[in-house]
Amino acid sequence: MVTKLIILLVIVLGVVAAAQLMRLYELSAKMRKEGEHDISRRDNRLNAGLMLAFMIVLFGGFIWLMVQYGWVGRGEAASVHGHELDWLLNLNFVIVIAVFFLCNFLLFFYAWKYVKKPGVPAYYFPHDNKLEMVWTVIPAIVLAVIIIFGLRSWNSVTDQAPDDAVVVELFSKQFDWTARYSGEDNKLGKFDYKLTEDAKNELALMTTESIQEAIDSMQMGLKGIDNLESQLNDRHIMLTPEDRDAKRKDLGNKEKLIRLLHQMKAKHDSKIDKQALDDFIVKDTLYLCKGQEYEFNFRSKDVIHSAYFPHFRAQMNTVPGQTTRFKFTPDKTTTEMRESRGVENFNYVLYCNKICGGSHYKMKMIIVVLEKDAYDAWAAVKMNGVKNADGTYATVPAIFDAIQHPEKYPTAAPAAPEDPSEGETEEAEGGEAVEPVEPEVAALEPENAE
Ligand SMILES: [Cu+2]
Repeated sequence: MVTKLIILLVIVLGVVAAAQLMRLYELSAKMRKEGEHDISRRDNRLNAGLMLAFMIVLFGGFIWLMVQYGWVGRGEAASVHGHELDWLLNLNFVIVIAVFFLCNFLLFFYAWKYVKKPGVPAYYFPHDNKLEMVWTVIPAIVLAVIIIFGLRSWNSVTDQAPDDAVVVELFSKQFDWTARYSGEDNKLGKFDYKLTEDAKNELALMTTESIQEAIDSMQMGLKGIDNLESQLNDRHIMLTPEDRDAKRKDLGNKEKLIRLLHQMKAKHDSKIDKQALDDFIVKDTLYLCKGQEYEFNFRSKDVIHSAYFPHFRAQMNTVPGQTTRFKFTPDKTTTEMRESRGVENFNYVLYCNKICGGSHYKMKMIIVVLEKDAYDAWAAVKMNGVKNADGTYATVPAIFDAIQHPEKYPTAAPAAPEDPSEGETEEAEGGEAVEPVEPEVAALEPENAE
């Protein structure tokens, strides 16, 4: 309390002292017969010097930051187009930094050089067509170059993917990612949001069976039409008028929806079921193959998210009600990146880069890039399943587990087998007893995702 009072007193006295000093200054100016707003030559010199000093501090600070934190600050790119994108970014940086130094130098240097001198009037320079032309045309050309290069890169990553690109769907919701691989036929099965069933059919995949299930649960489920009707018609159930209205409204909506489901059922061709049935779904970890092109189809269940793959230099919004696309080819395995960065447990990560709600920060997925052999083996397991000798089901073959949890395999190098003839399927099948574990994300936090 006492300290607060003293602080308050000091502030009040400070203000009073400042006011008195101002008054003193005004009086002394009057005595010197100067106007109180006249600026002395010394003041001008001081300001000019400060301009120059500020420029030196600004440039020095900029250079220091560049040296301290690096040029781009994102580490090496891990995708084919990523290198092109970094080149483009560097080009932009070179242009922007050159302009930054030039403009600020001119601004501060001339402010210092042409400090007001007594008896020298300012030069009156109202207009110059040539100068206007130069500083309009040159930036226009530079901007056009940047935009043309940028558009070319953008088109190449959002264009139609070639047929041999593997199609993977990334489904976003508050607050996680689900990846759906297109399976053997490389075709993603159809989906319709009306078929969403949180427990059974989170991705709302459309098959003869899932449509029938949706109809059944709409008709006969716990909150289904039959139940609502019987509640509304049962004279023994007392309902408040508000409750009754709410239930009637709910019933009306469900009757509309079930009509749409029946239409969907009538139109559905059961031949396309297998497109959906061979898709396989993974959570937590997205496995990719080095040198393989991927077309990612993005969906969102609730709000706009953004799929951000910083190491692959890719980002795309995921928008409810529409599918967005992006393609890239990883060109460095996780193991190679660990070696080149010298970080033992480095992992690629997929982030959500759109503030999408309270737990947005948790919305991420580990990405593991494998050599072709290892990836094919993993995909085969996902498509066909592998049984261990003891009858347990190994969902994750030892080789992938080793990459995920190097600490469990201290001697084994976390890499694909050297000799392709050794066949991963064999290794996976004969394999060490592997617990069918879902990778623990917490243990896989990227050391340095910068
Ligand atoms: Cu999100």
